[in-house]
Amino acid sequence: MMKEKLEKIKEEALRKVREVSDSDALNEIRVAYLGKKGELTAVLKSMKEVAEADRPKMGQLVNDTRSAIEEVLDQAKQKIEEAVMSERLKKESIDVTLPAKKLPMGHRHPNTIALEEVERIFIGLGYEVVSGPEIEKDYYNFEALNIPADHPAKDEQDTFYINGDILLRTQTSSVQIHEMEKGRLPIRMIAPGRVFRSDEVDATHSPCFHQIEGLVVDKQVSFSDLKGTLTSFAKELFGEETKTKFRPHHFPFTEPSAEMDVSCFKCGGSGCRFCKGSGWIEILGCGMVHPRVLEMRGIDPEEYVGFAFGVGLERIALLKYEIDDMRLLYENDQRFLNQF
Ligand code: 2U9
Repeated sequence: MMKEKLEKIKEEALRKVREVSDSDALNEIRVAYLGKKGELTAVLKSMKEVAEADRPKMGQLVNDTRSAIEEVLDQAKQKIEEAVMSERLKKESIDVTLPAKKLPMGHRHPNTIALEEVERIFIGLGYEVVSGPEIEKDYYNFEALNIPADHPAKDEQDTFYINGDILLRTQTSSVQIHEMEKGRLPIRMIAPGRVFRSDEVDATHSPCFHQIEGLVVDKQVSFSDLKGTLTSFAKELFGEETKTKFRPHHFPFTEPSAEMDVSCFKCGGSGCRFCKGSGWIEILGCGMVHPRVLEMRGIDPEEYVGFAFGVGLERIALLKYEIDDMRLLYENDQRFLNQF
Protein backbone atom coordinates (compact mmCIF):
# COMPACT_ATOMS: atom_id res chain seq x y z
CA MET A 1 0.00 0.00 0.00
CA MET A 2 2.75 2.35 1.00
CA LYS A 3 4.64 1.34 -2.12
CA GLU A 4 1.73 2.37 -4.33
CA LYS A 5 1.39 5.61 -2.44
CA LEU A 6 5.08 6.39 -3.01
CA GLU A 7 4.73 5.50 -6.68
CA LYS A 8 1.78 7.87 -6.94
CA ILE A 9 3.62 10.68 -5.17
CA LYS A 10 6.57 10.25 -7.51
CA GLU A 11 4.44 10.23 -10.65
CA GLU A 12 2.49 13.26 -9.50
CA ALA A 13 5.65 15.17 -8.60
CA LEU A 14 7.34 14.35 -11.90
CA ARG A 15 4.25 15.39 -13.86
CA LYS A 16 4.04 18.72 -12.00
CA VAL A 17 7.73 19.37 -12.59
CA ARG A 18 7.21 18.82 -16.33
CA GLU A 19 4.35 21.33 -16.34
CA VAL A 20 6.11 24.32 -14.74
CA SER A 21 8.51 26.71 -16.39
CA ASP A 22 9.61 29.15 -13.67
CA SER A 23 11.77 28.68 -10.62
CA ASP A 24 9.18 29.95 -8.12
CA ALA A 25 6.71 27.25 -9.14
CA LEU A 26 9.54 24.70 -9.03
CA ASN A 27 10.34 25.74 -5.46
CA GLU A 28 6.73 25.32 -4.48
CA ILE A 29 6.85 21.73 -5.78
CA ARG A 30 10.07 21.08 -3.84
CA VAL A 31 8.47 22.35 -0.62
CA ALA A 32 5.20 20.45 -1.25
CA TYR A 33 6.94 17.09 -1.75
CA LEU A 34 10.28 17.23 0.03
CA GLY A 35 9.69 19.92 2.66
CA LYS A 36 9.25 19.38 6.41
CA LYS A 37 5.51 19.35 6.04
CA GLY A 38 5.68 17.76 2.60
CA GLU A 39 4.21 14.60 1.23
CA LEU A 40 7.32 12.43 1.66
CA THR A 41 7.79 13.49 5.30
CA ALA A 42 4.21 12.52 5.93
CA VAL A 43 4.94 9.07 4.50
CA LEU A 44 8.02 8.74 6.71
CA LYS A 45 5.95 9.67 9.72
CA SER A 46 3.54 6.85 8.93
CA MET A 47 6.46 4.36 8.99
CA LYS A 48 5.49 3.20 12.44
CA GLU A 49 2.45 1.53 10.92
CA VAL A 50 4.71 -0.60 8.74
CA ALA A 51 5.77 -4.00 10.01
CA GLU A 52 9.22 -3.83 11.53
CA ALA A 53 10.68 -6.31 9.08
CA ASP A 54 9.51 -4.23 6.11
CA ARG A 55 10.80 -0.95 7.47
CA PRO A 56 14.34 -0.99 5.98
CA LYS A 57 12.93 -1.83 2.56
CA MET A 58 10.29 0.85 2.87
CA GLY A 59 12.87 3.33 4.13
CA GLN A 60 14.99 2.57 1.10
CA LEU A 61 11.95 3.07 -1.14
CA VAL A 62 11.19 6.48 0.42
CA ASN A 63 14.80 7.50 -0.08
CA ASP A 64 14.75 6.32 -3.71
CA THR A 65 11.58 8.30 -4.30
CA ARG A 66 13.15 11.38 -2.71
CA SER A 67 16.26 11.00 -4.87
CA ALA A 68 14.18 10.55 -8.02
CA ILE A 69 12.14 13.68 -7.29
CA GLU A 70 15.26 15.63 -6.31
CA GLU A 71 16.93 14.65 -9.53
CA VAL A 72 14.14 15.85 -11.81
CA LEU A 73 13.80 19.00 -9.70
CA ASP A 74 17.52 19.72 -10.14
CA GLN A 75 17.38 19.00 -13.85
CA ALA A 76 14.35 21.27 -14.28
CA LYS A 77 16.04 23.98 -12.23
CA GLN A 78 19.10 23.88 -14.43
CA LYS A 79 16.97 23.99 -17.57
CA ILE A 80 15.01 27.00 -16.32
CA GLU A 81 18.21 28.83 -15.34
CA GLU A 82 19.70 28.17 -18.75
CA ALA A 83 16.55 29.46 -20.46
CA VAL A 84 16.57 32.61 -18.32
CA MET A 85 20.25 33.21 -19.11
CA SER A 86 19.86 32.67 -22.83
CA GLU A 87 16.85 35.02 -22.86
CA ARG A 88 18.96 37.65 -21.06
CA LEU A 89 21.89 37.23 -23.40
CA LYS A 90 19.54 37.60 -26.35
CA LYS A 91 18.11 40.80 -24.91
CA GLU A 92 21.46 42.31 -24.00
CA SER A 93 23.32 41.29 -27.10
CA ILE A 94 24.72 44.02 -29.38
CA ASP A 95 24.67 43.77 -33.13
CA VAL A 96 28.15 44.98 -33.92
CA THR A 97 27.35 45.02 -37.64
CA LEU A 98 24.77 47.82 -37.24
CA PRO A 99 25.92 51.20 -38.59
CA ALA A 100 27.00 53.60 -35.81
CA LYS A 101 24.80 56.51 -34.77
CA LYS A 102 25.85 59.70 -36.51
CA LEU A 103 27.17 62.31 -34.07
CA PRO A 104 26.12 65.88 -34.77
CA MET A 105 29.23 67.54 -36.24
CA GLY A 106 30.19 71.12 -35.60
CA HIS A 107 31.85 73.18 -38.28
CA ARG A 108 33.46 76.52 -38.87
CA HIS A 109 31.54 79.79 -38.56
CA PRO A 110 31.27 81.78 -41.83
CA ASN A 111 33.43 84.48 -40.20
CA THR A 112 36.11 81.86 -39.50
CA ILE A 113 35.91 80.45 -43.04
CA ALA A 114 36.35 83.98 -44.45
CA LEU A 115 39.18 84.78 -42.00
CA GLU A 116 41.09 81.61 -42.83
CA GLU A 117 40.70 82.34 -46.54
CA VAL A 118 42.10 85.89 -46.11
CA GLU A 119 44.94 84.59 -43.90
CA ARG A 120 45.79 81.90 -46.45
CA ILE A 121 46.06 84.51 -49.23
CA PHE A 122 48.35 86.82 -47.26
CA ILE A 123 50.48 84.02 -45.84
CA GLY A 124 50.99 83.02 -49.48
CA LEU A 125 52.30 86.54 -50.14
CA GLY A 126 54.82 86.20 -47.31
CA TYR A 127 52.86 88.05 -44.59
CA GLU A 128 52.92 87.19 -40.90
CA VAL A 129 49.67 86.92 -38.89
CA VAL A 130 50.00 88.93 -35.65
CA SER A 131 47.56 89.55 -32.81
CA GLY A 132 47.48 91.98 -29.91
CA PRO A 133 45.40 93.14 -26.91
CA GLU A 134 41.74 94.17 -27.23
CA ILE A 135 42.12 96.61 -24.32
CA GLU A 136 44.46 99.42 -25.29
CA LYS A 137 45.87 102.73 -24.20
CA ASP A 138 44.44 105.77 -25.95
CA TYR A 139 47.96 106.34 -27.29
CA TYR A 140 48.16 103.08 -29.29
CA ASN A 141 44.62 103.33 -30.61
CA PHE A 142 44.65 107.02 -31.62
CA GLU A 143 47.70 109.17 -30.97
CA ALA A 144 50.33 106.88 -32.51
CA LEU A 145 48.11 106.68 -35.59
CA ASN A 146 48.12 110.43 -36.06
CA ILE A 147 44.49 110.72 -34.95
CA PRO A 148 44.28 114.14 -33.27
CA ALA A 149 42.74 114.65 -29.81
CA ASP A 150 39.76 116.48 -31.27
CA HIS A 151 39.00 113.81 -33.92
CA PRO A 152 35.30 112.79 -33.89
CA ALA A 153 36.25 109.05 -33.61
CA LYS A 154 37.59 109.81 -30.13
CA ASP A 155 34.15 110.94 -28.97
CA GLU A 156 32.64 108.83 -26.19
CA GLN A 157 29.70 108.27 -28.50
CA ASP A 158 31.94 106.19 -30.78
CA THR A 159 34.50 104.64 -28.44
CA PHE A 160 34.08 102.47 -25.33
CA TYR A 161 36.32 104.01 -22.66
CA ILE A 162 37.25 101.94 -19.60
CA ASN A 163 38.70 105.06 -18.02
CA GLY A 164 40.19 108.29 -19.34
CA ASP A 165 43.24 106.61 -20.86
CA ILE A 166 42.19 102.97 -21.36
CA LEU A 167 39.71 101.86 -24.01
CA LEU A 168 38.48 98.93 -26.09
CA ARG A 169 40.37 99.18 -29.38
CA THR A 170 38.31 100.64 -32.23
CA GLN A 171 40.65 99.22 -34.87
CA THR A 172 43.43 96.64 -34.92
CA SER A 173 46.01 99.26 -35.97
CA SER A 174 47.46 99.26 -32.45
CA VAL A 175 48.85 95.80 -33.21
CA GLN A 176 50.90 97.30 -36.05
CA ILE A 177 52.19 100.03 -33.71
CA HIS A 178 53.34 97.36 -31.22
CA GLU A 179 55.01 95.48 -34.09
CA MET A 180 56.83 98.62 -35.25
CA GLU A 181 58.02 99.21 -31.69
CA LYS A 182 59.96 95.94 -31.84
CA GLY A 183 62.32 97.71 -34.26
CA ARG A 184 62.51 94.83 -36.74
CA LEU A 185 62.32 95.89 -40.38
CA PRO A 186 61.03 95.18 -42.95
CA ILE A 187 57.46 94.43 -41.76
CA ARG A 188 54.94 92.45 -43.74
CA MET A 189 51.97 91.58 -41.51
CA ILE A 190 48.24 91.27 -41.12
CA ALA A 191 46.44 91.81 -37.82
CA PRO A 192 43.03 90.17 -37.59
CA GLY A 193 40.90 90.67 -34.48
CA ARG A 194 37.88 91.96 -32.62
CA VAL A 195 37.24 95.68 -32.47
CA PHE A 196 34.65 97.67 -30.55
CA ARG A 197 32.62 100.72 -31.42
CA SER A 198 29.66 102.24 -29.66
CA ASP A 199 27.27 101.52 -32.55
CA GLU A 200 23.62 100.54 -32.48
CA VAL A 201 22.94 97.02 -33.79
CA ASP A 202 21.40 96.90 -37.26
CA ALA A 203 21.79 94.91 -40.50
CA THR A 204 25.24 96.40 -41.17
CA HIS A 205 26.49 97.47 -37.70
CA SER A 206 27.49 95.80 -34.47
CA PRO A 207 29.28 97.22 -31.38
CA CYS A 208 31.76 94.37 -31.76
CA PHE A 209 33.02 93.22 -35.13
CA HIS A 210 36.23 91.97 -36.72
CA GLN A 211 38.84 93.70 -38.79
CA ILE A 212 41.81 92.52 -40.71
CA GLU A 213 44.43 95.20 -41.14
CA GLY A 214 47.63 94.88 -43.10
CA LEU A 215 50.93 96.72 -42.94
CA VAL A 216 54.05 96.63 -45.08
CA VAL A 217 57.08 98.74 -44.18
CA ASP A 218 60.16 98.43 -46.36
CA LYS A 219 62.55 100.43 -48.54
CA GLN A 220 61.20 101.32 -51.96
CA VAL A 221 57.54 100.41 -51.43
CA SER A 222 55.18 102.30 -53.72
CA PHE A 223 51.48 102.91 -54.23
CA SER A 224 51.79 100.51 -57.20
CA ASP A 225 52.83 97.74 -54.78
CA LEU A 226 49.76 98.49 -52.71
CA LYS A 227 47.51 98.37 -55.78
CA GLY A 228 49.11 95.17 -57.06
CA THR A 229 48.92 93.42 -53.68
CA LEU A 230 45.29 94.33 -53.03
CA THR A 231 44.25 93.52 -56.62
CA SER A 232 45.77 90.06 -56.40
CA PHE A 233 44.08 89.64 -52.99
CA ALA A 234 40.70 90.58 -54.55
CA LYS A 235 41.21 88.18 -57.46
CA GLU A 236 42.02 85.29 -55.11
CA LEU A 237 39.06 86.08 -52.88
CA PHE A 238 36.38 86.83 -55.47
CA GLY A 239 37.69 85.20 -58.67
CA GLU A 240 40.35 85.82 -61.34
CA GLU A 241 38.02 87.96 -63.47
CA THR A 242 37.60 90.53 -60.62
CA LYS A 243 38.68 94.09 -61.42
CA THR A 244 39.61 96.70 -58.82
CA LYS A 245 39.19 100.45 -58.67
CA PHE A 246 40.85 102.86 -56.22
CA ARG A 247 38.99 106.04 -55.20
CA PRO A 248 40.74 108.84 -53.29
CA HIS A 249 39.77 108.99 -49.63
CA HIS A 250 41.09 110.35 -46.34
CA PHE A 251 42.44 108.62 -43.22
CA PRO A 252 44.62 110.37 -40.63
CA PHE A 253 47.14 107.48 -40.63
CA THR A 254 47.69 107.20 -44.40
CA GLU A 255 48.63 109.71 -47.08
CA PRO A 256 47.56 109.38 -49.82
CA SER A 257 44.54 107.27 -48.85
CA ALA A 258 42.06 105.37 -50.98
CA GLU A 259 39.08 103.05 -50.90
CA MET A 260 39.14 100.00 -53.10
CA ASP A 261 36.10 98.74 -54.97
CA VAL A 262 35.85 95.36 -56.70
CA SER A 263 33.80 94.71 -59.83
CA CYS A 264 30.54 93.05 -58.81
CA PHE A 265 31.11 89.27 -58.75
CA LYS A 266 27.37 88.74 -59.28
CA CYS A 267 26.90 90.63 -62.55
CA GLY A 268 30.53 91.07 -63.59
CA GLY A 269 30.20 94.87 -63.53
CA SER A 270 27.13 95.52 -65.68
CA GLY A 271 25.02 96.47 -62.65
CA CYS A 272 22.54 94.40 -60.66
CA ARG A 273 20.57 94.45 -57.40
CA PHE A 274 23.57 93.09 -55.49
CA CYS A 275 25.81 96.07 -56.40
CA LYS A 276 22.86 98.49 -56.42
CA GLY A 277 23.25 99.01 -60.16
CA SER A 278 26.76 100.49 -59.98
CA GLY A 279 28.73 97.38 -61.02
CA TRP A 280 31.17 98.02 -58.11
CA ILE A 281 31.31 96.94 -54.48
CA GLU A 282 33.34 98.79 -51.82
CA ILE A 283 35.68 96.39 -50.04
CA LEU A 284 38.41 98.11 -48.07
CA GLY A 285 40.36 101.23 -47.15
CA CYS A 286 44.08 101.64 -47.76
CA GLY A 287 46.92 104.09 -48.26
CA MET A 288 50.60 104.87 -47.84
CA VAL A 289 51.53 105.02 -44.15
CA HIS A 290 51.61 108.66 -43.05
CA PRO A 291 55.28 109.80 -42.60
CA ARG A 292 54.40 111.10 -39.13
CA VAL A 293 53.26 107.58 -38.04
CA LEU A 294 56.66 106.19 -39.12
CA GLU A 295 58.52 109.08 -37.49
CA MET A 296 56.77 108.55 -34.14
CA ARG A 297 58.16 104.99 -34.18
CA GLY A 298 61.66 106.27 -34.95
CA ILE A 299 61.57 105.06 -38.55
CA ASP A 300 63.07 107.50 -41.05
CA PRO A 301 60.38 108.22 -43.68
CA GLU A 302 63.14 109.22 -46.12
CA GLU A 303 64.54 105.69 -45.95
CA TYR A 304 61.46 103.56 -45.28
CA VAL A 305 57.97 103.67 -46.79
CA GLY A 306 54.88 101.74 -45.89
CA PHE A 307 51.45 100.86 -47.11
CA ALA A 308 48.48 99.76 -45.02
CA PHE A 309 44.94 98.56 -45.50
CA GLY A 310 41.92 97.68 -43.40
CA VAL A 311 38.97 95.46 -44.17
CA GLY A 312 35.91 94.41 -42.19
CA LEU A 313 35.78 90.63 -41.84
CA GLU A 314 31.99 90.56 -41.51
CA ARG A 315 31.71 92.61 -44.68
CA ILE A 316 33.73 89.95 -46.55
CA ALA A 317 31.66 87.10 -45.06
CA LEU A 318 28.35 88.85 -45.87
CA LEU A 319 29.44 89.50 -49.47
CA LYS A 320 31.05 86.12 -50.12
CA TYR A 321 28.13 84.12 -48.75
CA GLU A 322 25.41 86.57 -49.85
CA ILE A 323 24.08 87.12 -46.34
CA ASP A 324 21.90 90.22 -46.11
CA ASP A 325 21.93 90.84 -42.35
CA MET A 326 25.04 91.00 -40.14
CA ARG A 327 23.03 89.99 -37.06
CA LEU A 328 22.72 86.45 -38.47
CA LEU A 329 26.49 86.08 -37.94
CA TYR A 330 26.14 86.57 -34.19
CA GLU A 331 22.96 84.63 -33.37
CA ASN A 332 24.52 81.16 -33.77
CA ASP A 333 21.27 79.71 -35.08
CA GLN A 334 22.18 76.18 -36.19
CA ARG A 335 19.77 76.38 -39.15
CA PHE A 336 21.78 79.36 -40.43
CA LEU A 337 25.25 78.08 -39.55
CA ASN A 338 24.66 74.63 -41.11
CA GLN A 339 24.47 76.25 -44.55
CA PHE A 340 28.17 77.05 -44.77
C1 2U9 B 1 49.42 101.69 -39.20
C2 2U9 B 1 49.33 102.58 -40.26
C3 2U9 B 1 48.21 102.57 -41.04
C4 2U9 B 1 45.12 100.80 -41.53
C5 2U9 B 1 44.02 101.20 -42.47
C6 2U9 B 1 41.98 101.46 -43.28
C7 2U9 B 1 42.70 102.13 -44.21
C8 2U9 B 1 40.51 101.31 -43.34
C9 2U9 B 1 38.56 100.39 -42.32
C10 2U9 B 1 38.02 99.43 -43.28
C11 2U9 B 1 36.65 99.06 -42.86
C12 2U9 B 1 38.20 99.87 -40.98
O1 2U9 B 1 36.83 97.70 -40.78
S1 2U9 B 1 36.71 99.02 -41.17
O2 2U9 B 1 35.70 99.80 -40.58
N1 2U9 B 1 39.97 100.58 -42.37
O3 2U9 B 1 39.87 101.83 -44.20
N2 2U9 B 1 42.73 100.92 -42.28
S2 2U9 B 1 44.33 102.05 -43.84
O4 2U9 B 1 46.11 101.74 -41.62
C13 2U9 B 1 47.17 101.71 -40.80
C14 2U9 B 1 47.28 100.84 -39.76
C15 2U9 B 1 48.40 100.83 -38.96
C16 2U9 B 1 50.62 101.70 -38.31
